[in-house]
Amino acid sequence: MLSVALAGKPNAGKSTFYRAATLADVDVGNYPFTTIDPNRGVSYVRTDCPCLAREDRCGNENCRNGKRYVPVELLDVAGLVPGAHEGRGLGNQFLDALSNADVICNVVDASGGTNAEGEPVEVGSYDPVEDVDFVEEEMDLWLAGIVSRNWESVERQSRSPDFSLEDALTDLLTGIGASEHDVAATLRSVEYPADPIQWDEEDQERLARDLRARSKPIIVVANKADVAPQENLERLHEAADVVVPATAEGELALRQAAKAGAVDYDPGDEEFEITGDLSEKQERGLERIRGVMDEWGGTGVQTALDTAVYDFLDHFTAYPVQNESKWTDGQENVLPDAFLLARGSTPKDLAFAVHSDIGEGYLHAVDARENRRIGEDHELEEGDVVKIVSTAA
Ligand SMILES: Nc1nc2c(ncn2[C@@H]2O[C@H](COP(=O)(O)OP(=O)(O)O)[C@@H](O)[C@H]2O)c(=O)[nH]1
Ligand SMILES: [Mg+2]
Repeated sequence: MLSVALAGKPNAGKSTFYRAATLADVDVGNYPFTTIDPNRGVSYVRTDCPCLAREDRCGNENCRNGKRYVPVELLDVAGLVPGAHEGRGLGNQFLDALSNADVICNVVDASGGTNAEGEPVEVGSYDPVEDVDFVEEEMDLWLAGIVSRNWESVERQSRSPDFSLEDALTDLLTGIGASEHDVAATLRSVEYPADPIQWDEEDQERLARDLRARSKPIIVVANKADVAPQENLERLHEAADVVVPATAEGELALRQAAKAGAVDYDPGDEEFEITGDLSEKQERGLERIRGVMDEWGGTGVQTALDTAVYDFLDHFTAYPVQNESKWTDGQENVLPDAFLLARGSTPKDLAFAVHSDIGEGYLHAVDARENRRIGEDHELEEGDVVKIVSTAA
């Protein structure tokens, strides 16, 4: 499963975001226990279900009237503080937790109400732009430390006649989630000495920073947008590539209210409707959230996850089926599964994502929307429904 990590300094709102994003409503989800352990749970990205193109909704438990929720793993990484890569705070322990992540959401307190260490200060008195840089810097230096500590071993391996720097670095870094492709692209991006013995500290650090950017891309969640000065949000937008304003607290309140049957709200909706009895205080609280949602098109929690996975990581959703006209599996379930794949993935990649045996036995595929055979190198797209024909099926 694709893995999204929430990182950032203490008190930015990571755990609130995590609780909100893993709090599934009773009737959503194959995963009744959305929390695997206290810091690792199942959340969802939201997309349009292909069933919207047909007369009837599919009825899948992860589809709500055409809003399709696709599971991703969510990690709540405890607070980073400046100097974490040198072991400050809980330091490396938490950086290592990021090894498993495909994309990082840097949760920033956009209100400027917490200082560099995460201690509460007067709202607006701390510059949240600092937090954009420091999380990136800690991650870069953490990776640089791993490269530097292992460089001697790379040098030793280089004495072997069939030495390949790319292979040695891939071996070293797959453990933290860098792919062969990331390593190759990094080595190609700048002129590095061919012989590892000639690399200096600067080369190693440059490699680490470049690899971090490729293998652990970071988006910024400008949290506490409900109390953040407008100026802070604008400056955050200037400071990072991708910034999503959010109120994790607002999302948590809405999901709890939805679970209790007091509001009609699906994660990622731009608005909600009050449907049950609420105290005056609860109603005032929800109306305050409505104000924030009107401004940002929602609470931002679902948008942050969707942006990280679909836009920033450039993934899309594909739906394998066995029956190309009914869009069902062998048990008559309509659109039973959804897979997140990287842009450029082919029917064969989808086959491997379903099961390695299905991939090994791949024969051909049918585009079930168009009802035509598609070639092995055909690039799939968002919402494709695909029948895979395999010797293993
Ligand atoms: N105003 C406001 N406060 C929030 C929001 N999200 C979290 N908080 C508060 O910020 C504090 C720290 O939140 P927490 O999730 O524990 O932060 P963590 O240390 O990053 O996990 C708590 O008092 C939360 O209620 C938000 O969107 N708006
Ligand atoms: Mg926390």
